[in-house]
Amino acid sequence: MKGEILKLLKETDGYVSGQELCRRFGVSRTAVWKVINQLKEEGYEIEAVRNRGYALKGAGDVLSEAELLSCLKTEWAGGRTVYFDATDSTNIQARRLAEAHAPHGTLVVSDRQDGGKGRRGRSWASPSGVGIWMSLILRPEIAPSSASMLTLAAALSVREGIQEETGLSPLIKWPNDLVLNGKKICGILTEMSTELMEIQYVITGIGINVNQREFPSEIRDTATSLSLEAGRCFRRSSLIAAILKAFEKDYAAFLKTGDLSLLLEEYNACLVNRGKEVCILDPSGEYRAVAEGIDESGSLLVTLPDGTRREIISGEVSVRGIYGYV
Ligand code: BTX
Repeated sequence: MKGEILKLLKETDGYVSGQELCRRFGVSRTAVWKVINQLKEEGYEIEAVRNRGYALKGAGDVLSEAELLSCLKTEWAGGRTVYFDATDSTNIQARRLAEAHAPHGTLVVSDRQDGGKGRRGRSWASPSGVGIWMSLILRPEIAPSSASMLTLAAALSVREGIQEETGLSPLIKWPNDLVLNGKKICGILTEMSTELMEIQYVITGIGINVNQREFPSEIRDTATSLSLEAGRCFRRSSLIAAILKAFEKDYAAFLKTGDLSLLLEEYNACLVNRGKEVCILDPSGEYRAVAEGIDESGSLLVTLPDGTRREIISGEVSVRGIYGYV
């Protein structure tokens, strides 16, 4: 009921009477009053005026289950939403829920992560109050070898959601980062569980630096936030809603062909190092090549100095700029 009351307050320009709230939700005035007080405690500015009712005056950047439910405009993504003030990692929580049969589209969000994970055992800085740390449980009927493409589809959705909500246009650093002015604002970690060559579930974890003003020294030179780049703060719940809406569209495009053919052009158009020389960090040796763009399977196509073309499969190697991260 809290999420629904919040939604109604958000959609109403002016006051909603207490009586109307009681009628709609079939509860007592005291029950409504309790919910309003809870919302105030969470940080919403709600004005209560005798004989008129309640009006939402400001919402700050509250992140909670009710707030998320009041914002989501999706058909299935976030159909079940699980929120934590703090957790180890939303990918780990999502895995626990998926093992307990949580449905496709279940969303896990945490205000803070104490063990945020990057790829290959790296860590992801996830302080409270400033970022989006979320994971989506997906149950696609695709071959396990296709699951990594979901990272690329999600990168496009994050970019689109950010663009819509902030006006900023991040670029994509293949395969799983989004960058602004050459610095990382988002990382995506896709993990999966398979059985007999079939996908049980995929967890797509997304970390976005939203309102940070500073970063730990180890990543100060390579990380930035939407707020640092735009000079203002953003509401995380609205961003999450916009990203999930975009993801439903991109996910459908992916499932339609089982690959990235329908998303390829858009992805390549925002590839940060397209046409530039990059350094390929291959376990069998480092080399330089020009990044040409991805193919429909999500591999990065590069051209070596002698003209030969090579296909780089994500997960095996990293790509760096010649002079640094991008
Ligand atoms: P990655 O391995 O590509 O990037 C990890 C590297 O990025 C770290 O080694 C560090 O150098 C740098 N880094 C760490 N934290 C940040 C940050 N906040 N901003 C910018 N750079 C950073 C990228 O892995 C995938 C990250 C996914 C994170 C999400 S959050 C929700 C979900 N839960 C979870 O545990 N992980 C995912």
